[in-house]
Amino acid sequence: MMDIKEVESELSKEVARAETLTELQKVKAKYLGKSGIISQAIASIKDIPQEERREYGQRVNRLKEYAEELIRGKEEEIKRSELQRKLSEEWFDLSVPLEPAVGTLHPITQTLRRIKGILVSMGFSVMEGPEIELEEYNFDLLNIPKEHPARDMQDTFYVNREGYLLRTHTSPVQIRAMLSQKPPIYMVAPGRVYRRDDDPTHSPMFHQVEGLAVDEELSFGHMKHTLENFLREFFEVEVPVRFRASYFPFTEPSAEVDIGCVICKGEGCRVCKETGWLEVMGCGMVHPAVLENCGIDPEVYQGFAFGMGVERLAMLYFGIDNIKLFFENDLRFLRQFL
Ligand code: 2NL
Repeated sequence: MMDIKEVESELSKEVARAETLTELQKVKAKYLGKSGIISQAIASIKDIPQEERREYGQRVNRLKEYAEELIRGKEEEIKRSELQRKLSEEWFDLSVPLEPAVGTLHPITQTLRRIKGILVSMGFSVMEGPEIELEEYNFDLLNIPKEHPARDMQDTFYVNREGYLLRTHTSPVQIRAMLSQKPPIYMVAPGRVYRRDDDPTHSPMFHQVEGLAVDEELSFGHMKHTLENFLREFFEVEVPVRFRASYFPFTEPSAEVDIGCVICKGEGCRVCKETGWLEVMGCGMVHPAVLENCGIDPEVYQGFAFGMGVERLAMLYFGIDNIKLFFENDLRFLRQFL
């Protein structure tokens, strides 16, 4: 038989002495563990002579309950004082600046501002419009046929309201300008556009700047002069420019504009796919049907229009090979554009 009074006072002393959870854990194992003192006493109850067994058994069980309660209480006490110690010893100085206090403009914002600055200096004014557009302005009035693949759900984000979509280009802003103003019109439309496209050179949202000039006696020559000068100012070098025949439903004739590769200077490299040329924008003379759709008489007025991708121009200007870097907001990337 175990001296219960003795065990109880030993246990109490040892629990009181424990200062950490590890120390308390050892005491717990010593008394309540599988082969602990109290567990052994419980196992031996069956060997006690019958006349003493009942009373002894009750006392051992009360001791077990007392031990469990005592240890649980001590455990809480230790946890509470550990927390108090942490709260008083560990602290953050919230006034320490973590990053340079002065931010920088995002490279896309820098590029957009430079593009607008050059075009404004040439006499274009800046107009903006909604990103949720009428399908009519984004496609129909631009002479884009009903069955054109660009209208497909695969390529365009439609919103859950009949006749509306996320604009796929900023051309609808120019449509709005032509519907609401009389020529002469010289305007550019910068902003976000949306297409269902996602790979290293395409993002579902990107920025575009489109330009439009509508006036009497405007020719392809005026457009060529405007874009050649724009590109030389943008790339800050006397870069070669060429116009390559192309097709858009909203312009006729249409052209793709290439510049001599700014990476290899026309020698041929990975960026220009060994051609020595980089495609930087599209342009053309506004299709007479588009002018007519907007209430402008094509017998009196001509127009030229152009469109460029801001991310594409920024990638070429800064020498960046993955469009996703613009949207991750990694400070290690952004800090390089002071
Ligand atoms: C490109 C090609 C282009 C236009 C955009 C335009 C707008 C109106 C009428 C006629 Cl309202 N044209 N915009 C014209 C030719 C090309 O953009 O590659 N953009 C990134």
